[in-house]
Amino acid sequence: MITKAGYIAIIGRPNVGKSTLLNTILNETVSITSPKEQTTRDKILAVFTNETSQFIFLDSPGIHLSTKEFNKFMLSEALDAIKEADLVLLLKEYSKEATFDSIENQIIEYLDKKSKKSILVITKTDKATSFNDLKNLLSIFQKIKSFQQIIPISTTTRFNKNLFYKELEKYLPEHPFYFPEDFLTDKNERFMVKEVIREQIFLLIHQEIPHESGVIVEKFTTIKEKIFINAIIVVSKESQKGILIGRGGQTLKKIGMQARLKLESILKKRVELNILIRFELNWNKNIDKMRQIGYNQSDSGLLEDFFK
Ligand SMILES: Nc1nc2c(ncn2[C@@H]2O[C@H](COP(=O)(O)OP(=O)(O)O)[C@@H](O)[C@H]2O)c(=O)[nH]1
Ligand SMILES: [Mg+2]
Repeated sequence: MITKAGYIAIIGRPNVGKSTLLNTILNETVSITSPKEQTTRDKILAVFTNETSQFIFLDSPGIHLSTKEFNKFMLSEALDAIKEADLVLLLKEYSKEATFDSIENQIIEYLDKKSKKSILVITKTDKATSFNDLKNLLSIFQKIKSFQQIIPISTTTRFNKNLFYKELEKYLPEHPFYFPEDFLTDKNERFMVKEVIREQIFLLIHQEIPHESGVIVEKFTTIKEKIFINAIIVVSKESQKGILIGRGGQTLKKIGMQARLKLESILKKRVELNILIRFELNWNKNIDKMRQIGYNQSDSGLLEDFFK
């Protein structure tokens, strides 16, 4: 039997719905989501296999230009996903104006330069007020030669997963499966713990704290069908500690409870979760400290290549 298999990078500006799309088409939570920008920090690999094809998705942090160390790390994760991809999905949120901003244009140029096959996915089309508005937008984008195809989607209304996979399948190369048929993600359970706690911080806390916190999972042990977890939230300013703990410990308690419930549903076991908070001055501006907290920039010259 001839099979198809390939890597599909999901890229786009922060908050366009990359992680939501991935979770929706997999029917599983593999990537956390929130209404705030830059929730996703690492490149996440997740796989869907049907009878004939294997789709290997690479979710990535949002692309945007900045010289801050941490944002450089996130752009390099996105470029890394593009480098590995057989097909790139460039996601763009629906808006009436059919224009790309400078980072999107740079990415499109980069895709052309690397001769990558790409699809423009217009997300959140439930926000369009009329079908005509959407049609107009699509007809303008259709003139751009860089894309193989344009697909409008909304994950909140009538999203047709099978149709979506059928379209992607056209662009996958003939290749044996790379992963076992039941393989879901390259990230382990400890990674999910860290991400689910971060997700609650993004959902419950305002201002800069979510962007300046990291999570370390110190203990993850299963004893008799129950998982015992100790985690540390690392913040970069002293004052952030008090805000995370909240009056009478209420905020931290809520983070812990909601994270535990979500983890129990993902891990399908009972969970005991203990969270401590640690202050580590400006950890997110220091490459060594970032590494200690698990953000390891692969220094493959990708950033230099992109900005050339
Ligand atoms: N209205 C609407 N909102 C969506 C849709 N898809 C995602 N969102 C929301 O957009 C926000 C950002 O989503 P996320 O997947 O985290 O974006 P990412 O940063 O690109 O990974 C979240 O609040 C999602 O619930 C959609 O199809 N329609
Ligand atoms: Mg994301």
